[in-house]
Amino acid sequence: MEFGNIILTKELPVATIQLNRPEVLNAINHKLLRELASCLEQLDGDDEVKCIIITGNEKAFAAGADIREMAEAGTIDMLLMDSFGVWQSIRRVRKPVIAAVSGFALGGGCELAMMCDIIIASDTARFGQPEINIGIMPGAGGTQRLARAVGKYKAMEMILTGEMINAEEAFRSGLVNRVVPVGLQLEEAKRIGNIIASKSPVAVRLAKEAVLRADELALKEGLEFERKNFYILFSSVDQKEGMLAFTEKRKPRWTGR
Ligand code: CO8
Repeated sequence: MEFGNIILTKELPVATIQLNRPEVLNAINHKLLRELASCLEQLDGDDEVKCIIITGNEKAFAAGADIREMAEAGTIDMLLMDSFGVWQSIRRVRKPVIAAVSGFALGGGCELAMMCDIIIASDTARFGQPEINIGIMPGAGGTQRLARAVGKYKAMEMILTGEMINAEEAFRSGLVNRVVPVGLQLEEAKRIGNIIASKSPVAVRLAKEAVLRADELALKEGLEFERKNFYILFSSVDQKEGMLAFTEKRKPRWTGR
């Protein structure tokens, strides 16, 4: 399959997927999301690939879901687009997935990193859930996975203020495995990927599955709740205003409706 929004490189036994919409800081539109999910599915079924890396470029891992694509959407448009079905297929990958993050990992970008099994950050990485600034809330697992990763209080602060944290703070908060000098994040991810690839694939698969259980037993209900609230926000005036203000490069005027 030909991909237009991602670049796949195989250096067996490790495969790397690079998100490739640099002109919009790798904002995740539906097309990119579908390509990513389909590529992951393909690699999951490729016996020669033992570990998968997802990365961006130096400036951005991904600055979130594509706001322009969502700006005009209503609740039912969002429901029918069913991005979440695609997001879920990313979570279903059985092989280990490592995120190599540099620059912005915001909104859906932070959520994508958190769907990976290990996160390697460059010292310029910045993580955040800034959805509140455009009149919505996280929708691809942010309220649940961030709270589990950094604890309720830090997650609450990040999600309610929309402020980013830097790589060092993300490391101290338990969101990333390690921080390396910028430019070395992919190399470090590959090093770890190759170590994992040297182990028994079946043991790796079952171990990953078991660790995810520890994290997710009550996650399903939390995600369903989050999704309902996310959809509801697409009926609000503030969502339209927040996204319009972003595209017009001005401050939003909230009405609270
Ligand atoms: N969507 C669309 N375009 C974007 C996005 C985005 N998320 N982020 C950046 N861009 C575009 C900008 O519009 C700009 O384009 P142009 O040059 O045409 O104006 C280009 O990328 C470069 O961006 P900036 O000029 O703004 O770069 P700065 O370095 O000044 O600022 C920031 C970088 C701080 C990252 C800034 O771009 C920003 O605030 N971006 C938006 C971040 C954000 O709000 N992310 C959350 C989006 S909502 C979300 O992720 C919800 C996920 C829910 C799950 C999905 C379900 C469908």
